[in-house]
Amino acid sequence: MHEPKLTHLATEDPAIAELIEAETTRQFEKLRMIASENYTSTAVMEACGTVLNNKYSEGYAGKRYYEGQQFIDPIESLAVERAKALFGTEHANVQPYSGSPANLAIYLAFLQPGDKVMSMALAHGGHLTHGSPVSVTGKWFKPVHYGVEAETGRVDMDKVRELALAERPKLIIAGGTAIPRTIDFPAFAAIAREVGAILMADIAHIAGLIAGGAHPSPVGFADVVTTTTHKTLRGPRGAMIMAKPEHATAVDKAVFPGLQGGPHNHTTAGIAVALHEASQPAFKEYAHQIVANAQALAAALTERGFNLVSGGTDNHLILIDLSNKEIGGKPAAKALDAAGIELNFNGVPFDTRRPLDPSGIRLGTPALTTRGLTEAQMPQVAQWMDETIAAAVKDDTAGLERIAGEVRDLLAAYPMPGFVA
Ligand code: DSN
Repeated sequence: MHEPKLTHLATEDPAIAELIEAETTRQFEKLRMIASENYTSTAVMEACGTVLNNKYSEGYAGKRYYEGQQFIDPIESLAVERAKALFGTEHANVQPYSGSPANLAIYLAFLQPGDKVMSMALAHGGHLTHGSPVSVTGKWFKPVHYGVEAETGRVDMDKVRELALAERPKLIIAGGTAIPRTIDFPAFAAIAREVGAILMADIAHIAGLIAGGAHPSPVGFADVVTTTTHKTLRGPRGAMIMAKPEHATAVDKAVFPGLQGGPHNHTTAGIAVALHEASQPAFKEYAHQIVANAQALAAALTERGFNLVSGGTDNHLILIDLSNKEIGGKPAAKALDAAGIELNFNGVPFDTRRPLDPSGIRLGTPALTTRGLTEAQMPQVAQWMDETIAAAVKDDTAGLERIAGEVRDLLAAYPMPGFVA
């Protein structure tokens, strides 16, 4: 059952209550390995589901356009102070509705339409908002992309520098959504300095690892840092921007009034709670366990003949090229979901297949680490994945059902925040 209880909802709108209960059970029974997902704490959920939903608060603490901010101001100030303390930054804005608006705010703060932006290619692990042609960031700005090397699956920073020197972008973006290796923020900062560009680090995927000391921080190197709050950071769905003090006003103005109206105060409270949780010693252990689990899983998958982009992982994320497995990424992801293992199909660098039917799958360990799984269970997870792919190739539905049952049996012993039996 969902926790907090859905007592009022069950009476007033049983249809929605039942669907939420079904989703709760699904999340309890599945091995959730979408690299960008997690289980937020019950305390965060409580903070998000309150009367804070009722309040408009355009502006910033102490300078609002609506009255009645006696309690909203301290909530937002607490979130800001906690973000600054956790990441060691001098300025934080906790109002962006999510990662895409946070990133767009950086374009608005520093660029004019038509300006050049340099970022990781989407097909090599970047993000839609880093200048993809289907995104406003690609339509209104001029993107140039770096990528990974075919032989290593890693970014060659000398080539990034050469591209920056040739293209002279106004904004350089470091980070993305399918990068299994450590990002060299000092090298990006040196390049940005050399060409006079603003450096933005998009740490959405790795924010929790950085907070927990399991990945180097871009703070002190990047001019601005954007992040969502719900991935490895384990907060509610939202985002933050951190900035060097000289960029604080430009960033704040871009978020409000540049792009957004009133902040989502309920989310701000949830972010504040998540930042408090992330400042506790247990979170450091959690962040390191995510990486230990991903590396143990990567080793077990490699042993079973899976081809990992870059040969492994330094963080929470594994990208698998299934070209040697007689199955595309999409049918593999669907079969794995039927077998109780939830992940997403994904392009791999230099993919010869289409984005909607690519060669790869992407997976990560943040959520299963929150459930309490450790390196000890990773060989079993790799075995299930291997067996699922084999079953899918043979169209063996019974095999998928058997694995889903085994996954359910294992997970029954691991508590889930937001669920009580
Ligand atoms: N949708 C997120 C992810 O899965 O990486 C990025 O926005």
